[in-house]
Amino acid sequence: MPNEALIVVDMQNDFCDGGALAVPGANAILPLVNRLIGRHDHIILTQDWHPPRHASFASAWKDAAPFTTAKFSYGPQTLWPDHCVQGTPGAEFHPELDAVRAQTIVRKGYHPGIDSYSAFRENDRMTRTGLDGYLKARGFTKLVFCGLALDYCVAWSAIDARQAGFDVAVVVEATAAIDLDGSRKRMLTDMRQAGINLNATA
Ligand code: VGL
Ligand code: ZN
Repeated sequence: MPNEALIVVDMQNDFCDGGALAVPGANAILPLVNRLIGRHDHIILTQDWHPPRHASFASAWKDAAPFTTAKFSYGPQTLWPDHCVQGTPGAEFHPELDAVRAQTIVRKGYHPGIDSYSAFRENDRMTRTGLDGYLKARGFTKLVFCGLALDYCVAWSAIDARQAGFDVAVVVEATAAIDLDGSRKRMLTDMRQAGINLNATA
């Protein structure tokens, strides 16, 4: 479909088995993600891309543990283990990801003091990545999402895509979730309420 693009979210070593912020079940979705890539003509990859000592890293704070919450200027923000540091092997795409035909790579999370789950708008909800304008300039009206993590970067990206007016589907079987404090269930509900199709298959 000429008006449909596949967005593969954060299929990076640090989110896969053995990585710094490994998402349970991440490696098992690789064949499904690759199958989706094979079935699409327009493929966009997102890449979590943090500078060292990024503010979302618990290690950047005094006495803070990963998976707790800190108060940022823009509101509460979960603190994570150091992950996807620019230029490190953990930030690279998983070697089994079929990335050759990807047309665009959107990096996010590079502002030192702002995290970015969404590939459209950072967590301050103000700073825009430009992806919206890029997709619209290319004439896409339908977006299909897969990748990591379902309840963070996939969900926030998909909800922002709906808000930007795209027809959106998330291929849930080609995602895996972090599931922190019930986040998987909560974000599935939020996505359904936003009008996102969660029934698509790989
Ligand atoms: C992600 C937490 C921190 C994600 C990225 O890709 O879902 N989650 N950075
Ligand atoms: Zn991150």
